Amino acid sequence: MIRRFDYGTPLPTDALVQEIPLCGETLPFFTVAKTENGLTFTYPLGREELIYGLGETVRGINKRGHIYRSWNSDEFSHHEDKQSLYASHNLLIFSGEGKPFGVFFDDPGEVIFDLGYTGADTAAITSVNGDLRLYLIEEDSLNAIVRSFRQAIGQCYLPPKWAFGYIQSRWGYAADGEVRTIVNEHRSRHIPLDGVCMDIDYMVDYKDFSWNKEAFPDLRQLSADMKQEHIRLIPIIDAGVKQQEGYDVCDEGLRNGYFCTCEDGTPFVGAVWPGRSYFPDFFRPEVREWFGKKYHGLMEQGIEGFWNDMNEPALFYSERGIAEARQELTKLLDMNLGLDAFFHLKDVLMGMQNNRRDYASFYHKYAGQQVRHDRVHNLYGGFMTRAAHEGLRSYDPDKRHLIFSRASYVGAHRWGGVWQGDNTSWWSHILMNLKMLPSLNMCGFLYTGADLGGFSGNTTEDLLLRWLQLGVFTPLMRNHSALHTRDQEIYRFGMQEDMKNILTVRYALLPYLYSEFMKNALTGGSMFRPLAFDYPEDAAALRIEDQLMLGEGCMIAPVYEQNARGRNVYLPEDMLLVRFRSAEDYCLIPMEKGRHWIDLDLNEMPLFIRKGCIVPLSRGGEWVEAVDFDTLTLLGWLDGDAAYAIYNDDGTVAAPVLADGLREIRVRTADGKAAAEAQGLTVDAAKLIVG
Ligand code: MIG
Repeated sequence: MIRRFDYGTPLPTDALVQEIPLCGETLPFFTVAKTENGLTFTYPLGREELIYGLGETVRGINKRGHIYRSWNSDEFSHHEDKQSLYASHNLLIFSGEGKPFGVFFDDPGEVIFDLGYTGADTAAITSVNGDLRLYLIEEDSLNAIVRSFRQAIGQCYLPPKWAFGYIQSRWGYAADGEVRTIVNEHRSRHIPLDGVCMDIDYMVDYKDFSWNKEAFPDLRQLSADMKQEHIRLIPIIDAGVKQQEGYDVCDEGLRNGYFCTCEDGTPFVGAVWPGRSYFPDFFRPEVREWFGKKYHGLMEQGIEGFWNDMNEPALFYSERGIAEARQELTKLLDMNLGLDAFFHLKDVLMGMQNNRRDYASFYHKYAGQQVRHDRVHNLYGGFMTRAAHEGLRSYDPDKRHLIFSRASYVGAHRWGGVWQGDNTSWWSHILMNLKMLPSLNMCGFLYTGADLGGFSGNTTEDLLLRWLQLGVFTPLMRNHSALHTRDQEIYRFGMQEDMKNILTVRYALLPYLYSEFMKNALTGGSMFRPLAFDYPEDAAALRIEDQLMLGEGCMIAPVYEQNARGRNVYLPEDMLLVRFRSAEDYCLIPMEKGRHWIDLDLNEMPLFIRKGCIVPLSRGGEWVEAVDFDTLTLLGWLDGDAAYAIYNDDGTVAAPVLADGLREIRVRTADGKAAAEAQGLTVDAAKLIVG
């Protein structure tokens, strides 16, 4: 059951698709009061109460003990003390002694979540706007709360099947020949690959929808040749539009008044990669339609996928910031710079980027009003993704296209996926990215993944290898790194054979991963869940933060520590350990419920299958379309009959119907032996362990 409570005069956010009428009762659990920062909702926490949610954030799966701030930020350094990253996913789920409940703070402005930080026994959530809709979600279990919420916010975005393949990316790929070389290096070594991302370097002066005709003389030919190799190109699109006369996007935007404005109605200017830029007012349907159709130019060249970046929106500096800095500089440099003045100067210069005063200085036309940006800041990125999604759809209404974004708000999960932003090549970030997965799923974002190997900083081969062992399971599986960092493609490393073998596991698991993705996407379930959600009565499971449930039958527990040759694992029930070196080289070890140390050499990764469940394994392939979803080896440890509903479709159908794609694999066991059958599939039961 979901109940709605309104405060102030909330603006629409489009987070929900379900109409939930205003509830006349008073809000239970919380006390509500005006405070100096806004409107604060206070809730007393039980001693052992756990708090889930908040989607893409740093720190634990249990969010208790820290302070978070919903304010979409271009944050390239994901330290533990960061309060905001690129997204605002204002869902909390409280799990204490009584029945668990969820709360969604539907507020597109700044919201502060003090979750037992200032006072260990108090959660205080402050809406700076004070205008919001609050939804209270009460169901019998944690998983039921998520399903109920997900039903209310609508079905998540569905990528095409090829987007489940391995994608190679790097900031710096700048020419046709470079793309071809990268692809050749993968194909000649039989390293699986389905896509190559093109970062801002492909454009002319970082102008959206342009491409450098010298570096890419025939983009259509390049994408056709790549398609022959079963590779898709995935160009980036940034939010800012370069201010330049004669540039069609700029001219049209100005002519039609499509850009965000200053208070006086003149277009707002902020600097990003293209230099001084305008920002499309994605809050307006006509602007979305216009910008969305701009993607068609690249699609006409054969492009089927995009990523949207810088859409918090990131702002390097503004005219205001420059003017102020200049003033301070002249003032301070004229005197003998004392230490205080020096640090002040440093703050002024550093503070130019993503400055709060800039975000409070431009406007949208939204809901029949002129709305100051900071009131609705967190919607901007999602509405850009919506523009792209609608544009891609209008190009080819019958097909799914790849689109993933950096910034998002709840609701944007219907229009695209998200990547987890600019992580660093640190061991601790494998675990950080793992912890984001279940929280993102709760908030509707199923198509997601992190920059494997790490974005900033220089990776090491053991780090990349271990990171790939987590990436095997994430729907978006992309190796991405920053400009000027060490080359990070698999073939650059001595351990490339081991990395390639890990990729074969991904492709062999695709029938399971795709089935679980689609089943959960179409029914509002989560692909990744904290153990606590599936084993709420198991006190040990409640505190596990480095293992996740994956789909119906699996648990994952990747190694994320440097130099480790194994790890501790808690099994909440009897499970079958599959220790993979590659799709062909694996061993099966039945293990009992409880704590175990598992040996895992650098080139080995574990997958745990719940006793009684089946996981279908294909023979893999070097690209997604080469994977035979119909010829399967079944893995599992059974003590009776079992079944698995596998899902498949043509990989592009725009509105798939779950029932049309499901097929039942049935296994009968007798006398220690298993026999399997499935209509239209070839299933091999020889690897099933019975007993
Ligand atoms: O200011 O396009 O998160 O993935 O490689 C940096 C260059 C802009 C940030 C993205 C990153 C991308 C980079 N971008």
